[in-house]
Amino acid sequence: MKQNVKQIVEQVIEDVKAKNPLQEEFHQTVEEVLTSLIPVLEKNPNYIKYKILDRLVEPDRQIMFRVPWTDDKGEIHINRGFRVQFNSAIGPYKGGLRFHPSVNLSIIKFLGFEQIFKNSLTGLPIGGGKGGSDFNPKGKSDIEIMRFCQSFMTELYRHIGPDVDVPAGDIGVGGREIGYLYGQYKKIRNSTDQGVLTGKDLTFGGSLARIQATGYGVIYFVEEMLKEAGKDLKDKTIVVSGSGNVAIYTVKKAQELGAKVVAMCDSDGYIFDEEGIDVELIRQIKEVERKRIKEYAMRKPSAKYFEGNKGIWTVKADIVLPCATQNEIDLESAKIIVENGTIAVGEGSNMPCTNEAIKYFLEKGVLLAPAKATNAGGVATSALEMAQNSMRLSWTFEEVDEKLKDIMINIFKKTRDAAKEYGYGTNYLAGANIAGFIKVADAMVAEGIV
Ligand code: NDP
Ligand code: 2IT
Repeated sequence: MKQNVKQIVEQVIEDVKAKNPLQEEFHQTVEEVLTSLIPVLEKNPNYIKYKILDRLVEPDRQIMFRVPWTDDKGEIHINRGFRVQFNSAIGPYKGGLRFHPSVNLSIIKFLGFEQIFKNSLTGLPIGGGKGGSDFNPKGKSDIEIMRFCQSFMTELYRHIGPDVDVPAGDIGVGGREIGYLYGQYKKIRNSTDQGVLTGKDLTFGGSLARIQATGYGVIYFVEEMLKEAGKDLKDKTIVVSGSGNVAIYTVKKAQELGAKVVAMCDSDGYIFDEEGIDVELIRQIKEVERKRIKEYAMRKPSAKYFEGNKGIWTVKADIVLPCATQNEIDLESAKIIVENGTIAVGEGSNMPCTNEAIKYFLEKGVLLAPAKATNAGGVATSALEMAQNSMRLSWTFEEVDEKLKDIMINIFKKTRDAAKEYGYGTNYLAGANIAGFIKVADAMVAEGIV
C-alpha cells in the first residue's frame, strides 16, 4: 500500500501538469501540498477510493471574462477578469481578488488551491476561491479605478452572492476597490446583500480590525511558533518585505511586541533603517499618498534606499517575514538568509518561498511558519465580517481582535499537532497542509461524488 499511495500521488501530479501546461505556479503548489499528504492517505484508504486528490485539483468551475473600460482620455482598454471557484465542500467560495499585470489563470489557480486549505484551517465554514485581473492599478486616477471596478462587477455579479461566493481584497485591491465593487453589485442586484464582499468600509458593513487582521495574525502565529521553541519576539531584528496591507500591519504588531524592523520594500527597491522603521511614515507614503517606498529615505535621514527588491534578503535579521508576493525567496536568497543566522521565516504573502527554498530552510532547521496557516487571519476576519453582516450588528475592535488571536492560536495548535501525529516533527508546512486537508476531504466523502 505504501508504495502504491506514493505512485498514486505522483500520477495525480503528473496529470495536473499534462492537463494544465504552462501553469507553473499551480503545479508548484499542487506538488508541495500533495506530496506532504502521503502519510494521511496511507492511513485513510477512503480518500483514495473516493478520488479526493483528483477531485481537489480540478476546480468546481473557472470563469474568465472580458473587462472593457475607458480611461480619462477616452481611450478604450480591454483586460481579462478571472474567478476560480475551487472547492465548496465546507462553505461558500471565499478568497480575494488580485489586480496586478502579472495575473493569469495559473496565478489565480495557485491562490485558489491554497485558499481551500487555509480557509479550512480557520475552523470557519468557508470554501476556497480566488479571482482578479491583469489590470494594473498603478498610476490610474480614482475615476479610472472606479470605472474598471464597475465593469469588472458587471460580469462578476452573476457568479457571486453571500451564500455562493464572497470575494475580498488581495494585491491591488483594498478598501477603495471593494467600495466601488460593492456599489456596482448593489445597483445591478437592487439588494444590499452586505455579505457578498468583505473588506468593506465601516460605513456599510465592514468589520473593525479587518484591515489589520492579516498582519496581526502573522505575528500572532509567529509568536506561538517561537513560544513552542522557547523563544519570543522581544528585541529580535526583523526584515519584512512589501509595504502594502499585510506588510504594514505585520510591522506594527511586531514592533508592539518589542521587535525591531529594519527593512521593507516595494517592487522597485528596499529601504534599510538602522533606527527601526517608522511604520506611520510608511503608511502615509504607501497607503495614503500611494507613492514609492523610495520617498521614505528622502524623508527619514537614518534610512538608505537600494534599487531592486531582491537585495532585501541580504539584510541580516533574526526573523524574516516575506509579505509581498509569490516566489520572492528563491534558493539563492534562502542560502543567504541561513548564512545570516536567521532563526525563523514567517510567510505573510501566499507561497513566498520556492519549493527549493522551503526544502533548504527545513534541512537547515530554520523554523518555517507556512502561509496557509500564518496569513489565515485575514480570511478568518473576513468570515467574522460575514457573521456580523448576517446578524446585522458589529463587534468592537477588541472583540474582533480577541477572536482573531484565538483563531490564530488554534491554527497553530492544529498545525503543530498534525505535524507531530504524522511524523513530520516541526515541519509546520506539512502540518498545515494535513490539518487543512482532513476537514475538506471528510466533507467531500460525506457529501458524495459531486
Ligand atoms: P498590497 O497590494 O497591499 O501590497 C503588495 C505589496 O507587495 C506592495 O508593497 C507591492 O509593491 C509588493 N509587491 C507586489 N507584487 C510584487 C512583485 N511582483 N515584486 C515585488 N513586490 C511586489 O497587497 P497585500 O499586502 O494585500 O498582499 C500581499 C501578499 O499577502 C500577497 O501575497 C497576498 O496574496 C497575501 N495575502 C493578503 C491578504 C489580505 O488580507 N490582503 C490575506 C492573506 C494573504 P508595489 O507597491 O511596488 O506594487
Ligand atoms: O489570500 C487571502 O487569504 C486573502 N487575500 C484574503 C481573502 C479574504 O477573503 O479575506
